[in-house]
Amino acid sequence: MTARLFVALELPAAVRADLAAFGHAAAAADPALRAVSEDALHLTLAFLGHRDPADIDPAGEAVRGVRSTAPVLALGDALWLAPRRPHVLTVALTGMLAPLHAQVVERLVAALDWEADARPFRPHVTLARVRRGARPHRELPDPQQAAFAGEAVVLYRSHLGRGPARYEPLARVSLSSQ
Ligand code: 2AM
Repeated sequence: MTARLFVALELPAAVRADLAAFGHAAAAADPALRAVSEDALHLTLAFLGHRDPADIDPAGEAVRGVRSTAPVLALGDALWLAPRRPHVLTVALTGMLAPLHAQVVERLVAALDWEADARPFRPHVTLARVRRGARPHRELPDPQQAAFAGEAVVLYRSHLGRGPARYEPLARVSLSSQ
């Protein structure tokens, strides 16, 4: 058995509520979309994939050792990924996330036999998923602009099954205020 693991930045509840409303409105207007529930909204910093469960402890230690001030972020535009053949509706995030991302990746590389994704980091929050075989019609208002601070970094285990994935938090570190 393997564990599907990823590390994400936790978002403030008020931001999650606004983003969930946007995702649910988009899904209500387009049957091709399935909104992500409010409690599952997050910003992925590192996707570890299917790992030996023995990796959970060192990955948790790596996350608990992160030291950073909370990055100040802003919601950007709605962003379909992948752009040519979208499977998710996301909102892009802007702000000083690169140092925290680099620190998380560096700590995970040092703790595990894992290689970071070579593709550029595109910070986003997934708001809705495209149903299998469906084509979204893509016309959307832009999300409301908002600035906020990321609150914590969390190691999650993702449980896939029928219906939406369930994300189980395994280790968490709070980020200090500026
Ligand atoms: P997504 O929201 O853009 O699909 C749990 O599945 C989290 O890990 C989601 O945030 C998901 O991103 C991300 N994820 C899943 N597969 C991934 C991959 N191959 N590379 C990077 N992130 C991935």
